[in-house]
Amino acid sequence: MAFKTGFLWGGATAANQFEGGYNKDGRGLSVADLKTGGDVNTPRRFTSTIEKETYYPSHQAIDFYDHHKADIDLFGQMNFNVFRMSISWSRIFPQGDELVPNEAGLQFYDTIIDELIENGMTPLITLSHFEIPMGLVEKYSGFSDRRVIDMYVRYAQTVMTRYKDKVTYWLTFNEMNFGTMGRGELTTLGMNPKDEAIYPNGQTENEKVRFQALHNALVASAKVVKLGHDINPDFKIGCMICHITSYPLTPNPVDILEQKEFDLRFTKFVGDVQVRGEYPSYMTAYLKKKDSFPVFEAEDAAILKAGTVDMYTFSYYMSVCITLDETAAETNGNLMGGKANPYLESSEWGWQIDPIGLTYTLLDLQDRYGLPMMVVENGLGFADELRPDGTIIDDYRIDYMRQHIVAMDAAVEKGVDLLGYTMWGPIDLISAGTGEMKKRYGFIYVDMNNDGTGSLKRYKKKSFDWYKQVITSNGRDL
Ligand code: BGP
Repeated sequence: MAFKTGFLWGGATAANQFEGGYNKDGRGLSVADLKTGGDVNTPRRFTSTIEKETYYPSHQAIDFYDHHKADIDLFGQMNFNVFRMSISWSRIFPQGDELVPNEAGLQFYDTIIDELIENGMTPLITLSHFEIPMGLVEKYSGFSDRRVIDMYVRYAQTVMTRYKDKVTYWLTFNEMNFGTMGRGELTTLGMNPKDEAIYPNGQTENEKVRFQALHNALVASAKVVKLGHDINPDFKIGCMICHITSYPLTPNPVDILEQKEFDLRFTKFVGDVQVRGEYPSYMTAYLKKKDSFPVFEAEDAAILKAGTVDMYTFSYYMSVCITLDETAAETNGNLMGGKANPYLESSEWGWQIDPIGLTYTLLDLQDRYGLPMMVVENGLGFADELRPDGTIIDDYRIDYMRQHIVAMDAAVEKGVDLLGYTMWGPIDLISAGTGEMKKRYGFIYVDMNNDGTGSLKRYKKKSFDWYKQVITSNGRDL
């Protein structure tokens, strides 16, 4: 095994999917609080006011808010040396546009960060993981209004200054590349649009507004990278891209070209801006042709250039096949990406499992950017069974992760500079895509159901001891 000494091993979470405590200690409403629950057949809805009779899973989630000490202790038992979490922006600035932060919200994160460090973990913090204070949606329509850039910068400055000696690793936005595709386009691809942080209020079909909001968020991100380096030059600040690795389904050149265009627009564009500090020519041409090129203020080009990231991080769950030929393959109804890859198997939610695709992706990204990388999400969503004796035998999860760790190792052996691996959802949490609890990723089972019933009791799954052994052996003992 080729993982370097000090390789970061841990898990990744998001505030809105596991904290709960949505109205505790002065927290304001976040856009994520207004997404309803759902399941495979019932898509989540975004509502602008809390309706009676509707279940909103973020409100309680798995109540990390009141279980954090015991949960962090469990992560420590697995020997995690890194823990990825997000800060809930509306705990710090409840409406988003205040000038003074909410001290009680900051104190919550003081406690969490101290507990992580005491348990041997370095925190990796996402500033916005599919969230923005609802006040900013109501007053400004989120990032479509340029004034929100300053509010994000004020929020980032507050937490980066407060934790400058305790936190080294930061990510500005989670998977902001979701902004490159409209709701309709994503649905056509079988994907569930997730990101209400950047363009709330259902504006995702208006491409011009969407790319303006994305541009404003890119400017905000670059400003915060520069600011973070001023606060502490040792900060390592990254982009975070949802990497849907794609292949042409057939060798037909039209499919090769179609796949290339999907890869550039969905997977490469946002990373290109965050790593290289400028819009790539393929995207400028695409946006100008569609009359959707965003308004660039005079200073924007310099801001983007001055705020390039130190590391490239991404989520990797699956690959998809792209083709223009509707008759070329069976369509798997539940498949992300429309067409089934005949060489791969799918999870119950239709995500095609492709460990070799992770080696391929790491090589592709190393070649493109040459930056240190981190896989900050990866895992298998599965409807685990809690047996009457309190055990959960999740060999399928162990298999999935083992294969992906082997794939990372193969990439490292081929020269990829990989800093760490934070698998998604080390403790079961709410699915971002479907709002379900049933789609579980964790090493720790949480007794909680899709409708919000359950004792919230935690149980160790079989994979718990397995991951501990992987970490203890630095990836050798799989
Ligand atoms: C990523 C998100 C996470 C997480 C993960 C799994 O896109 O960054 O928040 O949810 O996907 O997806 P899901 O929860 O839909 O299974």
